[in-house]
Amino acid sequence: MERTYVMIKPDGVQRNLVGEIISRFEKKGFKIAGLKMLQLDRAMAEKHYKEHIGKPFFEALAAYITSGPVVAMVLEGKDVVSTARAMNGATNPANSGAGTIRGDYAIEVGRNVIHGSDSVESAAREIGIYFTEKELCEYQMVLDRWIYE
Ligand code: D4T
Repeated sequence: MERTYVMIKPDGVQRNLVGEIISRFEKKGFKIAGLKMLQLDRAMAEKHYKEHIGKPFFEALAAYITSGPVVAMVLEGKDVVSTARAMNGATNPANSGAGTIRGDYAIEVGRNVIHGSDSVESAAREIGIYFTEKELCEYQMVLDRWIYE
């Protein structure tokens, strides 16, 4: 099964959206393989967003992502990388459809509430930044046969 890294950003935590967001992924049928709260420091922000270092928005992005605790999670399921991205909505909430997390709960790109890995390769890299292998749980869900045929 595929895995992805999803992170509720500091604005999502401050706005009491943690339960709502996790609930969407649970109800979809994805399995939570890892879950924790932490606050990123500058070094972690640079690691996570290494492809954006030097871009005009990077300093604001680093300040925002380190400004408070985030909720980090690993989700597991069929095509979970692309499906979680679709559930998150477009990077800029102005372009996110209603029914997506950003479409429903965010207005500006610099406060877009949630992150999701953009490929299977990015997911593996990002999961490695935030979780050790021991922190990821492998278990059976009794509902699996009602979610997958
Ligand atoms: P993340 O990685 O946070 O899920 O966002 P995306 O994968 O959807 O989009 P991204 O990597 O292109 O952008 C990372 C992060 O930077 C913020 N951002 C982005 C910004 O503040 N201004 C901008 O112009 C862009 C492109 C938002 C998300």
